[in-house]
Amino acid sequence: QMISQGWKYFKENFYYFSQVQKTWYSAQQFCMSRDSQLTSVASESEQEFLYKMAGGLFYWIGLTKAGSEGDWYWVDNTPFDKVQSARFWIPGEPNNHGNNEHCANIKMSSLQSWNDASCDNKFLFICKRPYITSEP
Ligand code: 2F8
Ligand code: CA
Repeated sequence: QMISQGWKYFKENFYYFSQVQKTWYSAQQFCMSRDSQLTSVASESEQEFLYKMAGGLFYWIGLTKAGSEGDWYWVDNTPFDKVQSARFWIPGEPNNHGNNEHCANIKMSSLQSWNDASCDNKFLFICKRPYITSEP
């Protein structure tokens, strides 16, 4: 049984809030090395859990674009619901500032917390892995 020190449980998943800053890609590599991925956000309750835990610090999440002109997608393969997710962006975001913002982070302690930023920026990050129980 895997030890989960440093991981926070919420609704069938464990979340890791990093204490070091990495680029988006390095953060995802770190998560994968821990059998996890940068977190998806699939519900309002999950969004609420994450922004409250983030406490106003900036954290990468697992949302990125398929190429610089592509659609947003979740790196853990959760389908991205553009309509349901619209309420989670900071008003005015995503704005693709400088034409170079292809990764998303949680930036505000608010339901409307996401910003798109350059993937090369270093931020804290949140990994997510399913809590799996084996059959008896
Ligand atoms: O005003 C919103 C704008 O603020 C910054 O750019 C000046 C952000 N840049 C980073 O976080 C790297 C933009 O993403 C954001 O849209
Ligand atoms: Ca932006």
